[in-house]
Amino acid sequence: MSMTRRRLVALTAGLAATALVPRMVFAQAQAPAAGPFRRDPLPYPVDALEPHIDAKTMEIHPGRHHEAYVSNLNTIAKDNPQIAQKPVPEVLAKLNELPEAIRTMVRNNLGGHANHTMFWQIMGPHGGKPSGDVAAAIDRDLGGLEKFQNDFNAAGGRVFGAGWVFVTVDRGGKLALETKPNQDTPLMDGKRVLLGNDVWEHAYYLNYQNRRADYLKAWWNVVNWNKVGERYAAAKAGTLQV
Ligand code: MN3
Repeated sequence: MSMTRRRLVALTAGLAATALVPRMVFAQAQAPAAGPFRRDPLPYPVDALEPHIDAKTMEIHPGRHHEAYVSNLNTIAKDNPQIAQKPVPEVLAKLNELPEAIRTMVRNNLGGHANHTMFWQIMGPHGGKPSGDVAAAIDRDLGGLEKFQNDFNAAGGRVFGAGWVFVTVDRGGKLALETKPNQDTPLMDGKRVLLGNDVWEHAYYLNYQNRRADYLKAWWNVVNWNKVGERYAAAKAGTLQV
């Protein structure tokens, strides 16, 4: 290769690299796969749940894990707009009506979107204690707060691999404990979720490593019982969505 040619190649490569930089920055700054699905911003700063849930986890978990579900949904919705045209609980309760080619993807990603949307909402830095109607329902249906929390933690501990532990609520206000694998949700059975905890390792591994039991126990410090009370009232009014 002549000196001139070599210089030309280097120059061209340099130009190409320079030209690529702004485009990459632009692509990153844009929301990945824009579309009808959106992730709400956290209602508190990422470090608000410290020391129980660390700031890094609260960056990565919503920003990458939940965001990936949203982005995948927007990609699916390009050719299957019907998944965004009905309320999320309705789509999840009728997964078998979707084309088989997208059914599992919608199950995983819309389930994940619904679960995480609920999860960020029901946490907060000033947890407090259950009160009013929801406290009475916990006493009536779940044997009181202490028994309920022990049972919930035990159920969350028994989930093999990735999944969730939930409290469901029916239109009459009756509560029940339930676990689901992966990103499944009681919404898929036409039920409503009062609250739930994510026991995927990505929810706790940075701070707790394999100690899921410690995470389950500490998590109660960041449950926003005011918000849970609002969800309980909404469930009874028939307006609770995800
Ligand atoms: Mn998660």
